[in-house]
Amino acid sequence: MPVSDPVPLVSSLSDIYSPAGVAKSALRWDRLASQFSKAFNQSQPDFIARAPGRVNLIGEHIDYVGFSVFPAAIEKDILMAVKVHRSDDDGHSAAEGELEVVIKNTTPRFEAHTFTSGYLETDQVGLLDQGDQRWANYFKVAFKGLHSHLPAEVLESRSRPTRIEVLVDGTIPPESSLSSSAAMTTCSSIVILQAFGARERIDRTEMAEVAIESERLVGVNSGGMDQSASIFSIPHHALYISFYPKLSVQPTRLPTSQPEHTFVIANTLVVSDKKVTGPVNYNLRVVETRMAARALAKALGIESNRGEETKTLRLVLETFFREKPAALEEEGGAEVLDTLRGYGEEAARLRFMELASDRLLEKGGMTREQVEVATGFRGKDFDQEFLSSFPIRAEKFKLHARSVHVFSEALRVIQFKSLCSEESKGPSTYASLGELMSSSQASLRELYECSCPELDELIQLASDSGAIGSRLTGAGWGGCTVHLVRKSDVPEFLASLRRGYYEKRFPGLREEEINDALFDTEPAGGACVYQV
Ligand code: NG1
Repeated sequence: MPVSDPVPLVSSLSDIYSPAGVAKSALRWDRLASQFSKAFNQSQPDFIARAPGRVNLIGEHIDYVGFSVFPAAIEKDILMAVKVHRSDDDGHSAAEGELEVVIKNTTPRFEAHTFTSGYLETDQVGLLDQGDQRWANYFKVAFKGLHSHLPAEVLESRSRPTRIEVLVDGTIPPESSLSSSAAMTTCSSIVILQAFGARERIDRTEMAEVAIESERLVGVNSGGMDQSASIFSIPHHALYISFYPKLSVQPTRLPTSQPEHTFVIANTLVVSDKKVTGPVNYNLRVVETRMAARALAKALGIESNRGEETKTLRLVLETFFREKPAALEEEGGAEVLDTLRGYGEEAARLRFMELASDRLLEKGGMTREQVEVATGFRGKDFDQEFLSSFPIRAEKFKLHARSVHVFSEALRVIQFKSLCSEESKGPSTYASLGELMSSSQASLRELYECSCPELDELIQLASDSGAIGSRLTGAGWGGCTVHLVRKSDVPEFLASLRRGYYEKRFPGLREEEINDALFDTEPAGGACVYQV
């Protein structure tokens, strides 16, 4: 039975890119077909799968806690040109009962890799620990992740693929927080789906979930924003993505205004590799939010403090208000009631929890012993609860700061979305959107401690150059910044960042390298398959 919402099949580049994007990309798509033919014995690809990167406009480090985020796809993307050989073709059959996958990259430093797998189980597909073929892990985890979702008759079909040849071409700078890794896993899953003729059998929500699960297999305790943004984006819209109670996506148009506004992305060019720094940065933050959840639940007197109901800050909020439905009115106080009147119940609950975290959680760094007391998880229970999923390294844990960031950031997302749907869409709406972006940055820098000197410098320069709001985007510790700018100011704004940051810090950069690091962007379309 075909599903109602499959990954779309498109037949024209204008279904994917803006008119300017089509003009820029046409040459690249043509070149990819000829590069494929050179790489794979003069043959032509059967299809090209595409998955974009994303810029997160607001809602940082809260997807893995279960709160909604607000990203938009960008035109930079991963393309995979693919040829599928089936058992009835001649010449290319792998050992009986095995699939062979050959994956190459147009960037020479990513070496070609070949792997084989059984059709009914994928145990023999091992991940590589090091070397220039390690990038292929993304494809392998996508294969392993999708495999269990493929119906048995697809895996057992007489026309199943025997060999899949893939040539990858990416324009998203790696480790720059524009989601190149999620685009890679998402695009890989789509390649396998299409190669097995199953595109219409698995819907986009399941594909997003597969891509999220797959990415965790490469060792990052990732949230889910990037894969969902890559799959569901549509041109001219940002996405309000919710993860609770289940994954759902609401495309939201950014306000039209006079004067017009747009977003500019500026890369610090400081590389931030989550796989390497995870134990002290990203994965540590995930664990600190989990510790904060248990500690807050205990401090709030939630009875079921050991089960799933208080595992994340999101679940603590849900459980608390389920147990105490009148708490907002009875215990909220003026600030919470103001938020209730202005932005509704969900926003008021977030404000309530932000204030509760501020009041109840111990400020500053806490030792393991202190966290054991605060959470009630001690000894082996502590190890099992907080240290068993991904390795982390820390002497102290900051529960108060992380929790206050999470609740306040989740509230800013609701405020941002609410401004986008408001009637009046003049410059004052954009001024308010900009203020929310800037307070997000302040919180990320001071409470979440995921900024860095280069991010701070670029954001200060942007503000001095006329940005209405600026923040880091993605995980931080390097990578990109995003700025809200009046369209008419863009040329002068770009020139100012170029002079003040790139020419000073990286004097040798070539023109195309600067253009790759610094560009304005409109929300672009999502992942798809292009039938050649
Ligand atoms: P980056 O590093 O920008 O791709 C990461 C996570 C997101 C989210 C942000 C922080 C992955 C693949 N992505 O984004 O899910 O948690 O950090 O908001 O881990």
